[in-house]
Amino acid sequence: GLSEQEWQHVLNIWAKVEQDIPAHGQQYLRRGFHQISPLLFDKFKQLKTVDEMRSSEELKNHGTTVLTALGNILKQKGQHEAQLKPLAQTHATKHKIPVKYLEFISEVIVKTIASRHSADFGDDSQAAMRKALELFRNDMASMYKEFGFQG
Ligand code: HE5
Repeated sequence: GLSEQEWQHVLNIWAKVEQDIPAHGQQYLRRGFHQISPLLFDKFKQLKTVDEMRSSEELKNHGTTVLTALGNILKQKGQHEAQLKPLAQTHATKHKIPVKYLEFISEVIVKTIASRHSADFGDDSQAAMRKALELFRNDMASMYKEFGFQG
């Protein structure tokens, strides 16, 4: 688990993210898109250029959905079973998102925050955020197995 100080790092930087969730969500998805999403997001397949992505309301809404869910999880400071369960269920049985994609997406989230808040996201904060996202992924992975998805 994370120490209280590590959680404080995580929650302090997340408070900055929350000042503009839609912009962070959009940037996170744009970064992720170039690498994995054309394979995954059937719904967004028609978006081919950065301009199209930038102007897509649907993409913006999805980024907001994902980051809002993640924020609600981080705020539980590890006691996130109730928040994780529905997410693990849909990602295991419906979207079928392998754990390695969650890992990839975690790194994209860290990079997105680093590019927007470099002054407030030093080494300690980055390390704490990586640790929190790793905890999230590990717990997702064990729930995946309960839903019969090897991930
Ligand atoms: O599952 C849902 O609710 C429990 C539906 C909305 C939702 C999706 C869909 C939410 C709340 C999240 N995702 C949250 C979330 C937090 C973590 C960091 N996601 Zn999610 N996703 C949804 C992640 C991580 C993650 C990684 C990847 C590759 N997610 C995905 C993919 C993904 C997809 C394909 C979908 C369905 C998208 C859709 O229908 O959009 C319109």
